[in-house]
Amino acid sequence: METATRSVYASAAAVLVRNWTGTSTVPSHTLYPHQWSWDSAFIAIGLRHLSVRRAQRELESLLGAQWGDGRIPHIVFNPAVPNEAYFPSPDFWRTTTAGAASGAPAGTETSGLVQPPVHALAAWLVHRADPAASERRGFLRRMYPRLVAWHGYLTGRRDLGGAGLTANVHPWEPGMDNSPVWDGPLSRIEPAPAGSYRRADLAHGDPADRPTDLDYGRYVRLAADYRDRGYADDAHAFAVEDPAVNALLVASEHALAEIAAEVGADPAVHWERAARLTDAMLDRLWDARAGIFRCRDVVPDEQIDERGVAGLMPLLVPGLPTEVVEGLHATLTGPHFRLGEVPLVPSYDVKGPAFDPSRYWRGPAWFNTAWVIERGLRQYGLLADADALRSAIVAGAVDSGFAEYVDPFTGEARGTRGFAWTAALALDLAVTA
Ligand code: 9WN
Repeated sequence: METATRSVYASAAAVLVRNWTGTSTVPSHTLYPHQWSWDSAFIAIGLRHLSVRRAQRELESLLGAQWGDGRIPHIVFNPAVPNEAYFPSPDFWRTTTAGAASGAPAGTETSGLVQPPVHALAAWLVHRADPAASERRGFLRRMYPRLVAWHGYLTGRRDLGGAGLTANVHPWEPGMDNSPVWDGPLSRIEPAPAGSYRRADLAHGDPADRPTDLDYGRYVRLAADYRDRGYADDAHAFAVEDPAVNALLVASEHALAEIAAEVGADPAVHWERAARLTDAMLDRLWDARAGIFRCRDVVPDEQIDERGVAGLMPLLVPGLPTEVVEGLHATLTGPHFRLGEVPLVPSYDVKGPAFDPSRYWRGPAWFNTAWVIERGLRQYGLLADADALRSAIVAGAVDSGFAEYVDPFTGEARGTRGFAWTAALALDLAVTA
């Protein structure tokens, strides 16, 4: 290992060691002191370079909290952490009782929402890091049926638009909570009364960077209504088909095909599902004129006229038509996202009406979205941009103290520091360079 790589490795590893709890990794001990679903998948991708065993445990502990209906919860709560440390806490979700009819585990408190399906991709990459050790522990054999059930939930009960794509029922689900893309569908939701809950995030984050109270009230209302319906997937007031979530599902379905072949199952069902999902994405979400995938609001059944970074993440999908790849590349490097001129990739159109360089998911740049786009650029042979983005991710992560996100123009650190997926993904790109 070169000296520069060794130094990235050491500083990123220190974050991952500090955030490790014994069975999983917290995104941040202060702001997010439990286990988060897509965080754990990204974290496992980095952890595999440090300890394959830990990377396996990261995924195993998350999938250990899977529900009977196949959903992987977006948060698995650590019972040792006091309720006041994070809101909404277990006494809000009450999944062990309210979620029983949907198969929530009886002995573990979780949330009732989901997050993007990065898990099969992560499991495959963890396996590839040391196939012999993976084989010895029967890692893929244990993961496979759970991952199949997870994708079955997403493409079954969560096919709310009826066209084969998975839909999300809360802004917390696509993982880009406060994106302006949700402003339209959210405006239909009556916020929960201000005094009916107490936000914990403002104790650790600058209120100017975090979601407003009005948006937060709407998040609480949607989550409480879902809980009060026993987490049944009917009558959702908010339902959106997100391009990043569906792209990650396609990439994970491809990974599941590889896993199936490895464990002696039939890979064809996964290749076929990946192909169907890709066609449905092109049909329902692609906007050829704008050169970006749009999110679709399932309730009025129309595309949302906003450009978010999620719309560029389908670069990760294999086998896209050439004109789609060219359109995405032009948008990424054009005036709306300015790849190459600004560090990383802004979370939202820098020319968009709701652009804000500081506020959560309304402009700042995150490291996981850049990691996905880097992989997509590389897959399509756009190597100069992929290499430059890779260097920017690694340097930006180290220089910002492994920040949760950064200013889209200056790269200045924002949010919490020592953020686990920032460290994991920088580590991954540094060592696989
Ligand atoms: C709600 C943990 C999570 C990430 C999300 C990010 C943020 C939570 C919050 O933190 O969401 O799930 O309280 O804002 O938006 O992507 O998984 O790091």
